Amino acid sequence: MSDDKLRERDVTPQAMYLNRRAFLRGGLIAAGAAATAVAYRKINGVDLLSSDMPEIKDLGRPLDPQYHPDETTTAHAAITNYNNFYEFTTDKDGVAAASAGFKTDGWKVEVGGLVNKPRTFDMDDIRRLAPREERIYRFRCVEAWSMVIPWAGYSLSKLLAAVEPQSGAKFVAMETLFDPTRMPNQKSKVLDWPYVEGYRLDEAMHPLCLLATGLYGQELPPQDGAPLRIAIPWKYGFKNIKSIVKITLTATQPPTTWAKFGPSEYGFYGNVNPAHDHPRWSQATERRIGEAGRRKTLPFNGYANEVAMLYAGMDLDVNY
Ligand SMILES: Nc1nc2c(c(=O)[nH]1)N[C@H]1C(S)=C(S)[C@@H](COP(=O)(O)O)O[C@H]1N2
Ligand SMILES: [Mo]
Repeated sequence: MSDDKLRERDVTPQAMYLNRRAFLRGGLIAAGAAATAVAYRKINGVDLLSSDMPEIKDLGRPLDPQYHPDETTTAHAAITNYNNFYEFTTDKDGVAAASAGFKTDGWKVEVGGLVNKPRTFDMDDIRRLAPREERIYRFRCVEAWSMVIPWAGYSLSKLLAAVEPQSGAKFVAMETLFDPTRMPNQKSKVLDWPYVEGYRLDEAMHPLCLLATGLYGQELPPQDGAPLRIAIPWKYGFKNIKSIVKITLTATQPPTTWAKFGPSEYGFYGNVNPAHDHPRWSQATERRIGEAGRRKTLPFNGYANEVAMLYAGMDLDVNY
């Protein structure tokens, strides 16, 4: 496959969608498709096919085989230089630089809503709540590229249990920080800020749903959602909300950023589904970053045995 073909494929479809909308609204968007058509092999001068793979630091806990697919982890350089984080920029290869000075000192996460013990956590509270585990997850963006990422963190269920959800709680809503001085692209109207996501409570309580504070045995870098984000591996990347400041348990389904923007393109569930094509591209295959060619996309991103029962009896073409 020629490099040009790969380059064409690298245009960020989510950004193109937004650009088109902005044009329709008469808005001003600087980053066009050309700017986001980054070179496949080299991003920020880093060769993605190089075998740059730092050792995963021993966190002092045995690795649970359930959380370790028998797949090569994506290079650290790729995971930290090829990002979607629209609060900083819509250019995937520009997020690392645009977020480099992002300060997370004094970070607080407010957890409330339909819970018995609402509480504001600082990052020390978050770290103390449960031991940090290493989890290697496949990651599949709705734009049809994928990675294998070694996260560190613990199941979100542990945090939720600590605040004691009430029986009326059915959903979990989350919000990213809103602070345009620290997240400069929030001055643009490219998305409706703050970025919001949500899950059904049973999805959020599933042990695979990870509250991640680390990557490759280190703290999460800004571009990957410092200081804490969700890693929910059976869903598309956009469900993996970054830099969370607020978690609210609700009785009704909360609005979510991408579903608000394009309900026919991005649903509330966002489950990886090779049989349900995006209206503008196929979801049957994906490009694994660092590999040539394409792989078949797996139902629920390969986690069907673990999570398919959450959706028993649901029409996945309607609930996409
Ligand atoms: N707050 C926030 N969270 C976000 C996004 C974003 O723009 N803002 N992008 C989402 C999308 S589309 C993807 S693919 C993943 C990318 O995560 P990564 O850059 O760590 O690989 O983050 C998701 N979470
Ligand atoms: Mo994405």
